[in-house]
Order: sequence, then structure tokens, then C-alpha cells
Amino acid sequence: MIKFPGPITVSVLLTGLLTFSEFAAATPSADTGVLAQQLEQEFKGAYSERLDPVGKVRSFELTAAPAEWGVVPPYRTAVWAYNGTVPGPVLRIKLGETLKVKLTNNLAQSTTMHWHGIRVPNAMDGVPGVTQPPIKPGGSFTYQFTPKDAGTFWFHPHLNSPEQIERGLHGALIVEDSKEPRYSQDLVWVMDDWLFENGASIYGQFVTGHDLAHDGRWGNVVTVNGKYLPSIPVKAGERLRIRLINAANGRVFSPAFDGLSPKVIAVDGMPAGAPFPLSQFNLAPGNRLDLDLVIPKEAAGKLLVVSNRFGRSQQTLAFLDVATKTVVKTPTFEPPKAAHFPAWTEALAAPVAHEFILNAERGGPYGISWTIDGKIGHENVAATLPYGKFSRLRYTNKSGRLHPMHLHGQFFKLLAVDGEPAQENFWRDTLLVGPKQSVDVGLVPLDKGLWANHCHILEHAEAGMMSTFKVE
Ligand SMILES: [Cu+2]
Repeated sequence: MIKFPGPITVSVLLTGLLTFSEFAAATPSADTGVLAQQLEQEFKGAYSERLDPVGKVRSFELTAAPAEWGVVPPYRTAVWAYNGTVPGPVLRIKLGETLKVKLTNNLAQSTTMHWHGIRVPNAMDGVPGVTQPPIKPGGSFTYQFTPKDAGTFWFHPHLNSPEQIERGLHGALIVEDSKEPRYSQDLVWVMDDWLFENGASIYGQFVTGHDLAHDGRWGNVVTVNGKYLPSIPVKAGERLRIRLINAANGRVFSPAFDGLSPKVIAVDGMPAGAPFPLSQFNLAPGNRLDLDLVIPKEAAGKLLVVSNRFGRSQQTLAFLDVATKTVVKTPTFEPPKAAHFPAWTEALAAPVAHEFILNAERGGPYGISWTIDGKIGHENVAATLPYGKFSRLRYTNKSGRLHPMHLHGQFFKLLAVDGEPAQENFWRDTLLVGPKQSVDVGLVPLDKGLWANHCHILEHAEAGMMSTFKVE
């Protein structure tokens, strides 16, 4: 395998350092063709192109409607909710089963449902104006698909999302793989924050100038599963699978477990190449983490779970409340991991297929527009990626704010940060791009269609940081 040596200058040719045949072998077309084949070969077996449905359809009905919810008792908060709870009901199915969800809209405005991280058929992706028309008040739409991957996913509206998700419309979709080991408890923690005023009333101004000039809307109360400071009952000796989902509009969580050492076994739904210790993982809006955590036999009382500072103060998320005088036998098994994960050590020698420029400018309906390649909104088809072929993409953040970039319908691997090779042994569907940072990612798209590519800080997306890309 010849490594592409970089640009060949005319002077090199003229000095005769390379013979013609050597030059031909080193031209980008010949060499990158071989390299692309190698990267695609390495990718094979990472995750499946298709999954045959087992024939069992699991039907659910969800209704989006105004409701009341006790986020901080004794206050009752007026929310918008799926089936009256925040988050909405956990949808749990098994890999191979077909999910069928009839969504009824009892809100006073249109909505849709996006299945975050799920490789759905394009028409089920829930992006209004791209994959489906909006569901009008009083209307309904039935989503049906067979997820191709087991893991931790979530669902939320893709219309007026800074308000609809903030008011409580979101929930978890768990796809179980019956081959995975059984934990003592399999917990879903949807993490969120709320901007409250007058007790626990949702502050009613959305996509404000402040939100747009910063990293979106950050609340003053953080919650797990819609509750402020919940106590989660556990027993000493238990081995927990905790599925963390960041459903906040803008907040980045960096979870830490008081004196305990959880391992990360999956990121954004997909099992990692190998489990790794949880330390300072920045869980951006949209991201998920699956943790494998043993409660020590000697543990007692309430164990603190916090989110460490990310330019802001530390927040308490929850307590693990260890039952007294009950110690259970810790299940022993190898934690789940990816069957195959490509190292892609040569991927940085591949050409950049598209560089997305992330920036802000004055103007637009909100006074500040967030742009991708100087354009706003999903009418911007920013790139076309070849189906089944390796593509290297670059996100260059010219601004001083955070942009967790989310690609619909695809998983990708981080390759480099500011040109330096990065080692992440897992897939992502959302990647936090820091101020003035440039990141390179690699992917092999296996799902055709017109997909959204946007910042998951919902206010940034609403003010323009939303584009599409085509896989064909
Ligand atoms: Cu952003």
C-alpha cells in the first residue's frame, strides 16, 4: 500500500525524481481509489446493510398534547407531552421486530417525529419539507420501520423543536438484542434541563437573541426522566446498564458517578469496539452513552451522580439509593462490544469529500443566522455522498460557540481534531465541534435518501444551521 505523499509539484516532475510510472501510481485518482477500497474492506462487517424483519409488528400509539407534570414537586408544570408523561413512554422492542407508531397530534401547532440515530427508510425520518409534510393539529401519521441496529435511541419532533422538545416532547426507543447479557437492571435515564420562572413555569420565550448568541437555551433545573434530583433504587452488588440520553436543547452533560467506575459500552446506540472507562465524556445534545456499572458490595446510602462543569457550574443529576442490608450476587459476563470495528488508520490520507463551514451572520428571521457553507435551512443540499463508499468529511467551526453536528441516517467515526489524528473506538451520530475547531470524520453511508445534517443545539438549527446531504 503506497501512502499518498501529498501534492506532487511540477518541479518534482521536472527534476526527474519520479519516473512516469511512479508518478502514475502516486496520482490521487489511482492511489485514493486503492485506499478507498481498503477502507471499505476494513468497514465490512461493522454493521449490517439490511436486517430481515422477523415478522412481528409491535404497535404503539402516541398522542402529543398539553399536560401537567411534576418536575419539581409540589409544583405542577404545564408541559407538552407524549401520552401525558415527560419523557414519553419508553418504547422497547427486540432487534428484528417492526416498530409501528401511530402519532396523533393534539397540539395547537403542526409536528412530526424524528427517530434519532435509527437507520430508518428515508420516508420515516420525520423531517418536514424533506421526508414528509407536517402533521397538522388533529391529524395523525403512522411511522413503521424495522430498526437495523440494537441500542439506545430516542424520538422527538423535528418541527419547532426548540419549543416542542423543551416543553417535554421526547422519549427513548430501546432496541434490545437478545444475544446481549442480562444486567441486574437495565435503566434508561433521559437527561434534560428546564428554564423555569415563577416556581416551575416554563419560560415562554424561545429562540431568543441570548440563546442564539450563546450555546442555545440552558435551563436552571436539570432533570433525569423528568424529575429534579431523583433517587434511583439499587442494591449493593448489582450490575447496571444505564442508558444515558441527552435530550436538552443546548446543555452539554459530563456525567460522573461518585467514587464508582462505570465503563462505556456503547455510544450513540452502537456498541464500542471495546469498553472504556467513563471520564470527562462530553455528552452533547442528541448523544447517548450506555454504561456498565457495578454497585460495590460495601456501598451504602445515597451515591451522587453529577454532571461536571462545562464552562458552567457542576450540577447534581440524581442519587443512586443503595438498599440497606441487601447484597446481591454480581452477574459476571463480558460486556457487549462491537463484532467488528474498523481502525481506519489510513483514513486521513483520503481526500476530504466536503468541508462544512459553520458560522454565524447578522440577519434572518431571528436577527442572527447560523449557517452551513454560508447558507441556511434544509433547502441547502450541501453534499452528495456515494452509497457504500468511504467518504471523509470535515466540519470547520469559524464561530466561538459549540455545534454538536448530527447526521441523520448514518454513523460516522471521528478521524481528526484540528488536523491531529483522533482515536475514538466507536461510532457516533452526533459530534460536538468546539469553538474554532475543525474535525474530520469518516463514514460509509449504507442508507439512501435525502438526510438532514444539522446542529443539535436546537436554537442554532432553528436559526439556519440545518442542511441536507444526499446518499445515492
Ligand atoms: Cu450549533
